[in-house]
Amino acid sequence: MAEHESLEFGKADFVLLDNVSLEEFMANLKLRFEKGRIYTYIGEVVVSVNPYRAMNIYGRDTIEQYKGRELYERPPHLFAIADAAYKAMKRRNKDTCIVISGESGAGKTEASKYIMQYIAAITNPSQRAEVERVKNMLLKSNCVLEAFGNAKTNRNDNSSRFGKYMDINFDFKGDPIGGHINNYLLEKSRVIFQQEGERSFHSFYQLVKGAPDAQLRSLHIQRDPTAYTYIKVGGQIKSSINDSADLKAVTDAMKVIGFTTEEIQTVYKILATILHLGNLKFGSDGDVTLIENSKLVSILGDLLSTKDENVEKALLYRTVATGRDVIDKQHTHQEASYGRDALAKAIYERLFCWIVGRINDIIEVKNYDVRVHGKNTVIGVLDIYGFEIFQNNSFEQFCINYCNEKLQQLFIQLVLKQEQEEYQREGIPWKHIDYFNNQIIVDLVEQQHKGIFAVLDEACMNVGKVTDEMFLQALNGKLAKHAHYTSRKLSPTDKNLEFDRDFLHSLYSVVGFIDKNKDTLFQDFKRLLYNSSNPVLKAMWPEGKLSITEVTKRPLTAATLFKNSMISLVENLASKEPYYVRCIKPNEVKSPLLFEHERCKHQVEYLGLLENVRVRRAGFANRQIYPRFLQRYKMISEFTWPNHDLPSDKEAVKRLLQGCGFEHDVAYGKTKVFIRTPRTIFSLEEQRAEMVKRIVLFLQKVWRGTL
Ligand code: AD9
Ligand code: MG
Repeated sequence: MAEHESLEFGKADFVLLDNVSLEEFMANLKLRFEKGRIYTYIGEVVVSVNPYRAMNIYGRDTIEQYKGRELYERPPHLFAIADAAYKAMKRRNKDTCIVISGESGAGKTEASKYIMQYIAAITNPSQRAEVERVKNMLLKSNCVLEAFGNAKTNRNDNSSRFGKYMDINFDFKGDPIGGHINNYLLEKSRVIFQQEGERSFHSFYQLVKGAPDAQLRSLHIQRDPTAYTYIKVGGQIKSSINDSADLKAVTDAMKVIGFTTEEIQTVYKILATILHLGNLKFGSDGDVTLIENSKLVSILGDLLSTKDENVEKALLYRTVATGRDVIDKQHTHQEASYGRDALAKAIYERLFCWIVGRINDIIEVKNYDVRVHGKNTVIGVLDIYGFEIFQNNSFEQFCINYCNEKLQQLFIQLVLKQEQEEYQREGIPWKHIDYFNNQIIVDLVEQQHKGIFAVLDEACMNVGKVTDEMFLQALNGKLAKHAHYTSRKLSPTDKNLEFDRDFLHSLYSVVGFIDKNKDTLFQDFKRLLYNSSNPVLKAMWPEGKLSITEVTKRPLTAATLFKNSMISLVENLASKEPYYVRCIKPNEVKSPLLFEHERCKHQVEYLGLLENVRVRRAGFANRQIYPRFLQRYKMISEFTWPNHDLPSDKEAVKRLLQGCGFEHDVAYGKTKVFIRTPRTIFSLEEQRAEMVKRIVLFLQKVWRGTL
């Protein structure tokens, strides 16, 4: 427990509150925010409130203060949690992970960057060149991924529109030797559409505003974002973001990471392609669908390194197999527009995944021989898109919010449930602490056959035209009785799907669910891109080599892919020792001064923080099975050193702890001893270190014969 701060700043650990009530919790959180203390502990969990101003607490001097220290020795900080995860990894050879959660704009991405900076700063004391190179790349990768995966939304000017989990690999010395990034479902619909007040991904504005004139000319792009339909929909072209400075940083970062000039050029060609696609207009002449601004076709041909006529054909026709025949079927006006938009989204998504893949190729651990170097351990850092509710919530919000529910479930499993179950199993007197278990809501989304995703997939599987309304009807039929699903009566104007998530009351519109879930892209486009003479572009579309008659397998739907990726993410996190950062957004207006009580209370409630305090307060910071405990500490007690003659290890541990005067701070379970405060462990450790020193001195004297 951090006790070193003056009480004028409130309690540094919520566990120290006089009464564990929501009122006291909120009063402490507010007081600390107002005093500029944005971090507070719940045991080893960090609660962070977004300060919305630059804080002078991340510099080299602060890093030095936290390096190698124990949690309770310094004021609460992200660095302390990063250090704890690092120490556990280094000392105990454990894979650890830092899970950062909180709603959109609460400060997750910033926190993840500070954590990575801290780890980079405290490692590689011997300045090995290879390790420095790896660290530099890991840090630079953030800048690139943010350019392509983040955007201004109404909730956050730099909102992550993808989920990111990054493993940092360490060698036996505890120095970073590589990493791996997993990315989760990019919100690609943003490429063609943004809500009022929002922007598309930063990368587009960076290109248009920041690229040198000559480069823009070669891409046939004007220096005016309003000239491009796709990126002006949200109307937020002007913003406080400095896109041209950012472009330079991103391009430099790509070079440092090791993207070749050709690769970087292709990236910008793809961005330009998308901008031009958005301006492409279809018209008709009788039954024939036409491209009105055909000049764009030759620009696209040029950018995609393919023949103009191939571009035109892919935009206006699709190849269909009818029995043994293969014919070209002309798109209707509507189909052509649909195809164009699907192409733009798919190219961007593919580009993003390719960028992640390239970064992974470069940062992956190479030439590490476990037999020579020992086990390589990892620290994983998870920074996902936070919970969000907008005026209009669609498939993307549904997935993002489901992802947040999954992580909350993991927190419940690890922090609230398992902890209490262990006390019960061990026979430690324990009064159960109630909490809302959101498993029922997770099930509502992901359960086989009955969940919302399953109903959606079933609707998408039907042959023939299935509409969003039909999907909603199917949901209403299957889930009408579910306690957390409120079905809506359908009327021609009412296209909402209401889905009650207890604290998080959110309304989703089903419009577009079917289409986004099917996520079809005509095979003709894949072939077009695969046949490009630009090798980088071609490599992004390997499945384009299949002809129409070879494409038989129905691809997994977006919902199923997302669900599977979430399940494996949670399994991965659960296999590691977790550290938590719980971020809170203090107000809606990005003000450093405003602590909106109701908003914050709401977050404290749905994050289950009060329950966390209760479990933690009633619980024990440390536990060890009796033999292991004895093995480590037996030398500090005359009753146990070198061996004990008590009837059991449990009895021996009791005698040892009584002798040290820690009786009040421990409880004895069936197989384990439970220690309430970390300080007791530190004290045991100190005594042990002292004894080890004495024993070594003693042995040295014996050897030298001076005893
Ligand atoms: V989202 O789910 O990706 O939409 P995040 O990631 O939770 O969201 P982010 O880290 O992007 O939020 O923080 C939002 C903004 O708050 C930042 O752009 C900063 O302007 C501000 N912020 C957040 N944390 C800090 C901080 N520790 N110090 C100063 C901060 N400003
Ligand atoms: Mg973010």
